[in-house]
Amino acid sequence: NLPTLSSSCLFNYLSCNNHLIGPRLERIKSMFYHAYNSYLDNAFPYDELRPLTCDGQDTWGSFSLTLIDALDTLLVLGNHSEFQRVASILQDTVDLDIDVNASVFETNIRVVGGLLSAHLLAGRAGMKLEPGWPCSGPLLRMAEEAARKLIPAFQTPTGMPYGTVNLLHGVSPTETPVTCTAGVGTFILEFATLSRLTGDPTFEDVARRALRALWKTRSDIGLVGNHIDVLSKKWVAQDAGIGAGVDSYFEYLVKGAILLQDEELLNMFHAYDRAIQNYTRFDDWYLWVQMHKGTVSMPIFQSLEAFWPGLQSLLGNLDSAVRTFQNYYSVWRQFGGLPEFYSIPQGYTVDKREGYPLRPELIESAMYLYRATGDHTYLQLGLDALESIEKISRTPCGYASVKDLRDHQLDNRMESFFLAETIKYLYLLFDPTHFLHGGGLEGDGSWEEGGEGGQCVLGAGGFIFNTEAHPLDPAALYCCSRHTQERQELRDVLLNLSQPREKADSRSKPANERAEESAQSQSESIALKPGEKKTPPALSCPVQPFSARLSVLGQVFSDNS
Ligand code: DMJ
Repeated sequence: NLPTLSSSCLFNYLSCNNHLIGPRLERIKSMFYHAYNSYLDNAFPYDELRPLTCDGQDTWGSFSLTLIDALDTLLVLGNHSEFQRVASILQDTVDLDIDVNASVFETNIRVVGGLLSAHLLAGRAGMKLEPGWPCSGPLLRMAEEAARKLIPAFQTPTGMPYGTVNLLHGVSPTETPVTCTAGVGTFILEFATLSRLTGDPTFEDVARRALRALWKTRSDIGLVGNHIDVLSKKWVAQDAGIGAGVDSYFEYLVKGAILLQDEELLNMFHAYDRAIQNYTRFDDWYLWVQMHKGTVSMPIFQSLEAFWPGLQSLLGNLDSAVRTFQNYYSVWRQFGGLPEFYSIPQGYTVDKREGYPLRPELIESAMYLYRATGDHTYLQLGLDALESIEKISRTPCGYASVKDLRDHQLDNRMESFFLAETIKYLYLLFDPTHFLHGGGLEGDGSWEEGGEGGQCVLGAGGFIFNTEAHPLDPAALYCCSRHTQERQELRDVLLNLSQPREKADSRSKPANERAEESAQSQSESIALKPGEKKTPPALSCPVQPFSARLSVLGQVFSDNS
C-alpha cells in the first residue's frame, strides 16, 4: 500500500512526489518479473504463457513470441545481463523456416519490430557490437529475415498485402484476399527502418506502395472502411472509425511522418483527420460511420481507440486529446479496465465484448499526455491500472486476460503485448526522465557509438514507438542512410579511378552524350531496384569518415577534396 499522490502538486509531480517514483517503478518491475519468469519456467519456447493452467501455447506463429516481444522491455527496466542472455538465446533458437501460416501484420509489429528495436538498443545494453553496427548486426539480420518472409504477401496487383503468409511456402493459393485496413497500412515504420539500416530499399518500397494504394481507395468524403479486397480494391466492410481494423494505419501515417520526416505521410493523415473530425467525432467521442455517407453505423467506443489521445498529443492537439482521454478514463473508472466495446448511448458494455485482455492503449496515451502536460491525472490512471491489474488479473502463474469486467472472470491467455507494451508504458509513465523519452527533463537521451571518428550519435532525436511499443531511433536511420550514400559515392569514385582509359575516351565524346552516361551510371549505382541484391560495400567500415576510408586504400584525400 503506497501513499497516494499529493493533489497540491498538480503540475509539479517530480519535485513534490519524487519519493514515490522509486517504489512505483519497483512495483512495476516486480509485476514484469512475475509474468516473465513464469513464461520462461512454464511456457518457453511457446509463443505465450497460459496463466491459468501454467503452461504454454503457440498463437501467432511458433517463434517464442513473448520472449521476442519482451526483449526490449528488459532493457527499459535496466536489466542488461538478461537482455544479453535472451538476445543470444533467440539467435540460437528462433527458426523462421517453418511451415506455419502467420499474420503478416502481427509478425511485422511484434517480431520484426521487436528485433529491430532490440538491435538498436543493443549498444546501450552493453552487447558486443560487430563492426558496422547499427547498420549491421545479428538481431538486424534476424529482423530482415523475418521481414523477407512477409514480402510475398505484398505481391498483389494492387501492392496491398494479403493478411496471412506461410513462412515456408509463401501465400497459400486459397488465401482470402480480404485484409483489414491496418493490415495494409502498418508497415512503414519497420520496413523503412530495415531499408535505411541495411541499404536495401525493397522493404520501404513495398510499404509505400501499399500506403499509396490504400490512400487512393478513400471515399469521396475522405474516409476509409474496415476491410478491403486487396485484389479488386473493393471495400468489403465499410465502417469508418479509428479503432479495431484501422487504428495503427493512422498511427503509422503520423509516426512515419515523424520518423522519416515525410510530408506525404503527414498530408495523408491531415486529410483523413479532417474527415474523421467532421463525420465521426461527437462530444470528443469517436463513433463508427458509413464510409461513403458519413451516417453513424455503431455508436460505440472500442478499447483499441484509446491510443488516439496519445497520437493527438504527438501532433500538438492537446485540448482535444485531453477531453477525449477524460471520456475514456471515465469508462476505465466505471469498470476498473476498458471493455473491448462500450456503448456510448447506453453507457455500458456490449454483449460478448466485455473483456479486457490487458491492453496498453489508455496507459500509452497517459504516458504521452503526462509527458506533454505534467498533469498528475495521468499518473492517477497509471495507479488505477496498476491496482486493477494486480487485483483482477494476477494469478500464481502470471497475469490473465479478463474475460468479463463485470464479474472478473478470467481467460487462460496472456498476450505478448502485456510485457511488450502494457508494462513498458506503465514504467515509462512513472519514469519521466527515462532516456526513451528523448533527453527531456533530466535524462540525457543521446549516446554515441563508433569509437574514434564514430559518427552515429544515437537517441538524440528521441524515439518513435512502433504500434507494439518497440522504440525506433530516427538517428540510426539517418546515420545508416548517410553511410550507404557515402559507400555508394566511394564506389563511384573507385570505379572512375579504375577505368581511366574509358574516362579519357569518353571525354572526347560530345557533352550531351557524356551527361547521359553520367546520369545513367549514377542511377545504376545509387538506386537499387526492388528485389535487387545489395552488392557488398567496397569497404565495410561505416563508422569511419569518408576521407579516412579513402586513405585506407592508400589514396589520401583531404576533407575538401
Ligand atoms: C497490440 O498488438 C498493438 O498495440 C496493436 O496495434 C493493437 N493490438 C495490440 C494491443 O492492444
